[in-house]
Amino acid sequence: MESLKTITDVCRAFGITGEPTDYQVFTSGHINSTFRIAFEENGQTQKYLVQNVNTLVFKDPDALMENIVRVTHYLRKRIREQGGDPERETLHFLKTTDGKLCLHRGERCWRVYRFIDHSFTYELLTDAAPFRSAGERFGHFQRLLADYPIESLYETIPDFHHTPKRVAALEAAAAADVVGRAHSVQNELSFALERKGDAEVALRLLKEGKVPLRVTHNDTKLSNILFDETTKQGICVIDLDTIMPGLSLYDFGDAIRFGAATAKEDERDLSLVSVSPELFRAYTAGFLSACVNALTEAEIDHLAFSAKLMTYECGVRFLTDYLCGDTYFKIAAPDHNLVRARNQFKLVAEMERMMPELEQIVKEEAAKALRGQGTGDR
Ligand code: GN1
Ligand code: MG
Repeated sequence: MESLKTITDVCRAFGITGEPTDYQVFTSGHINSTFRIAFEENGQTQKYLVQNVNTLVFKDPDALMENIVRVTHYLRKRIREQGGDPERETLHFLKTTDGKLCLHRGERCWRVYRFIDHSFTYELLTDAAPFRSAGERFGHFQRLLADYPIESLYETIPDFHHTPKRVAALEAAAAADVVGRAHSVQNELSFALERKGDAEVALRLLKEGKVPLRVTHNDTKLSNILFDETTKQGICVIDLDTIMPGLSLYDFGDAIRFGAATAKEDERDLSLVSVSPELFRAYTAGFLSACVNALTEAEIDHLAFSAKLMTYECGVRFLTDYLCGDTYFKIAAPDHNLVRARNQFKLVAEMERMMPELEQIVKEEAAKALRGQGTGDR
């Protein structure tokens, strides 16, 4: 935990004045460290989020911030044109007093943005309504960025969702076995390698021209959507670090992986881990209502599969990190990454079992969304 003094000093470098109050740490992200701090001045309170960017993961934070600031400017303009509220529907980053987007202090890199008041996030859902709203938000986000100049985006993590390379990295980690854990994960390794063929599917569709390269978010977990405290509707897509050229399948699949699961990503009791068809339907309906007419037939046909693909890829990444000695994801216990990997593989097995049902849901909801085009469509 960073001291209040460190965080206050960072804020001062971003030109923030007033008296610091109400300081707290956010613990949900696996990569960056996030702190919320409020400042009071002349009876007014303004809250900020201060983030320490993980530079082992994001090698060029200045280029990353350039991406984010350009994209958020663009979004703000589009949201305003559509009569939305840019202050609540996209993030607003501050510049340092000398005009920079990041503050470099020794090895560390900091950024600051305004906290959107009266908002909250979900980690696990039981109710379908908010997930439908999350689907609408991510679908809307995809549409807002449909004409964004893709070639101008810096690739913040090369090959981020290149699933075959993720599997190759797992095989390399198992062979190197630097921390001597490979013998204890033979079942998980077999599970992953038996599904190697699935890893190729999305990239093959891209190569064949059946699915296009788009501007995608690439980390669409439920906790990366802010909800409004009053309306309980999704308002703002956050965690913009991995906005890069990608596939719509990555964004749909990752959202389902996390949000349609019946247990948290690190639930140890695997009997609790499955997919909720109700939640799956809710997200699919929301997402398709916002962007069905922008998707190709192959994209729609592979939505259910993409959920399995992204869950598989995430499990492969957790297992790889376990074998590498936990150098990438933050952990709260020595076996945390193994627990996460087992959890994701259980979810994959559940999705395989339920695939016909999930595919049927996509068909039904795509037909409904197509019928509703021009009415429910924004
Ligand atoms: C990481 O930073 P966070 O917690 O939103 C990871 C995602 C994984 C996710 C698993 C840059 O996301 O790719 O899907 O953990 N982000 C990065 O929960 O690797
Ligand atoms: Mg993230």
